[in-house]
Order: sequence, then C-alpha cells, then structure tokens
Amino acid sequence: MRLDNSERLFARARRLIPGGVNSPVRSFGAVGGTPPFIVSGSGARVRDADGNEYLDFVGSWGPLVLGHAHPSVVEAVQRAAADGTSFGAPTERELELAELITRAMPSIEMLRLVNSGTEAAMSAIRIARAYTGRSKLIKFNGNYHGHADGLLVKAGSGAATYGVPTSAGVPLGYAAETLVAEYNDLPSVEALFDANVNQIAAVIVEPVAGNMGVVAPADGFLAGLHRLCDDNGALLIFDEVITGFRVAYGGAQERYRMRPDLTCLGKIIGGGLPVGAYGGRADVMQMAAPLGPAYQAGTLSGNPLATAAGIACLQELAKPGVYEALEALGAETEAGLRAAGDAVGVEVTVNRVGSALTAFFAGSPVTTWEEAASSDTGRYAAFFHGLLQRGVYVAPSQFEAAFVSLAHTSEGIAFAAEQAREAMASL
Ligand code: HOZ
Repeated sequence: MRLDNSERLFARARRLIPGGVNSPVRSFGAVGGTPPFIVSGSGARVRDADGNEYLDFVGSWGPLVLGHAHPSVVEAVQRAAADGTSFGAPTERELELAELITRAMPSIEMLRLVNSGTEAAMSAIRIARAYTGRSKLIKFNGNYHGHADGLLVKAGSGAATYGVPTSAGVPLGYAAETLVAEYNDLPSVEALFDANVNQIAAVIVEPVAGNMGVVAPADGFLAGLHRLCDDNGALLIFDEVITGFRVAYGGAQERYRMRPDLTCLGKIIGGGLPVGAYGGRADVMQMAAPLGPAYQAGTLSGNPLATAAGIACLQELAKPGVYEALEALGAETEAGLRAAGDAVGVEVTVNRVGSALTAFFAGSPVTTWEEAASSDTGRYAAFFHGLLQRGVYVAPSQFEAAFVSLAHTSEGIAFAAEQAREAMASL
C-alpha cells in the first residue's frame, strides 16, 4: 500500500499545524507511521489521497451511525446551506432538533445546543455548580469529557494515548476542583463524598466508557452513582457524547434505565457535523442565561447546517429495526474478533455494548482503567497496521472504540474478521 500523497500532505501539515493534525490521536503517534489523508467517504468505506480504500470502523469517532454521506443527511445539509449557513438568531430547526432529543431522552426536560461535546460538558458542569452553589466535581479515571480546563485530569482518549493524563497548562487551582474516582468502583466515589462533605456539585461519567476503549458499567454501578449523588446533594451528569443515539436511540440512559440529572450530547445529534447539547432537569437548566445566572453563549450554537443534518440523522435512527440491526452487526464484529484471536492463539478481550466495541490486547477481563491500561499497546499498534494494510481502518489507539454503522454489512464484517485473523497471525 502506497501513501505517497498522504506523506507529502502530512509533511506540509506538520509545518503549520502542531503534529500535522487538528486532534492529537489522528497523528498516529501511538502506532507510528503516516495517517492516510482522507478525501471521501461513502457508506462504510473511506478513500485516501492515494486512492486506497478502507472499510471504516472509526466512523468519525462515533457519530456516523448511518455511515458516510448518507443521502438524507447530505440532502438536508445541501437544502439548509442554500437558505443560509448562519444567522446567530433563533430558527425552527433548533426547536425541531430539541424536540427530537427530548422525546428520545425523557430525562432531558430542557436543553441548550452548543458546538461540540467539549462545550456541552463544560457548560453542564457550570450549570451544576451554579445550581448547587458548590465547586468540586468527581470524574472517573480514564473517562474523557473534552478538553476544557479541569476536565483534563486523568482523562482517557488522546490524553491516555500520549501518557499525559493531566494536561500541562491547566492551572493547579482548576485541577484541584476535579476529584478522580475509579470507574466501576462505587466505594472510590463514596470515599470522595465522605472526604468532601457538601462540596461536590456533580459526578460526571461516561455511562459506558468509550474513551479508554469500551468498558460497560458493572451491574448497579450507574444506579449506585445516582444514589450517592442524591444522598449527598450532588447532580449526576451522563456524558453521552459517544453513547447517545448509539447504544440505543435513547442512549445509555435508555439501555440501563437511568434518569441522570443532566446529559451531554455531541456529534451524533449533528449527523457528524459540529454540534453538541447539554440538558436535563428543567429546574437545573433554568440556571442558564438568560433565565438564570450561569452564562453560556455561541454564535454558531444551533447552526442551520448542523441542525438540519441532526434532524435528518435522528429521523433515520428513529425508524423501526435500526438498533436491532446495529446490535446484530456489533455482535458479528465481536464474534469475528474473538474467533480471529482464538484461531491464531492471540489473547484478546473484546468488550462490546451495541455497535461500539474494543479489542483489548489483554488476557483478562477489562472493567477498569487500570485493566485497560495494562493492555499490550505495542501489539495493538502492530495489529492496527496489519489491518490498515489489509484495507480495514480502525482507531490508531488501543484506548478508543470501534464503531459499526448501518452501512456495514455481514459480508464486510466477515471480510474484516478475516483480515483481523491474518493481522493477528503475523503479530
Ligand atoms: N480521541 C478523540 C475521540 N475519542 C479523537 C477525536 C478526533 O481526533 O477527531
């Protein structure tokens, strides 16, 4: 496989853009080599600047549940663009998208549209602090909630990939407001509440961890979190940027029958365009300006293109049978990866929730960040390149998820499983 054009583009990009990329994991730092520069995507496939084609399991890191360039989404964006790309004024589409979201997630009584998951998490936390009059926040080791100051503490995803769990440039005072518990470990949360009585505004959690690789919540973990929050006067925030409209139409909160106080959503509700949202209990959301004293604003919030794409995407996802199909395709992918490992005697632990999954190069179950972090990342890097050379594109980091879309087929998944077997055989 030749990457001559991508190499040239990467060299040019590195002169102007830190690491040549606009988001660290894309630089392939964790796996080595040159990232293919993508020129187009259609359905489950992407094509790079050298004409190589890949079966894509990154799906823009989750939002493309319908696959690339889905006709309904493309048409909605084209129509919206013809009517103007930004007004910085209210539009009916914002309302339509808000209605779709609140119908899907009954815990969201009111919401605000923003531009990214980072903004959503940052704003949800501000609202929680305004509502409770408290400043401290509990997050989980290996959970990622975007790159706002104070959230880059023991963050998973790119931060974990590059071994900088807590970013430079975050004032110590901000970081000190963030307390870190262990995912799937209620006693670690209880200990923090006990040590910080009446100081904790909120607990923020990825209900299914996706940014340390996929790790499902243990039985009773999410309900236990809500109980601890209620007992201690704190709010529970679900970061459903990855799981919302992915693991069920109503997200992880539907799948695990939860009703968080606040929810953060991201790219999926824009069909892959830049968008985010935070919402939840009306009494809490009324803290947001102009109703309340917590300020948050944005010219591009509720942008016409993003809302048009989001409405088209959610309408497709609301059709009967969608989540059954995703579940089945996810299960086939899981089975294929397990069979590949078994066939060649490579130990892999495959975690899956619906159509999101991770194959950890670990010989035992992965239920916590510690266990995820003990995976053999060198093996993952070799596996990654083995797949890429064979036309299968997965995340260039052990600590991310693979996503199956409705555009994937059983034949495609069988092909990917065969490539996985060959890639594992040559490890
Ligand atoms: N680590 C991010 C996803 N969990 C990467 C996002 C991106 O590079 O677009």
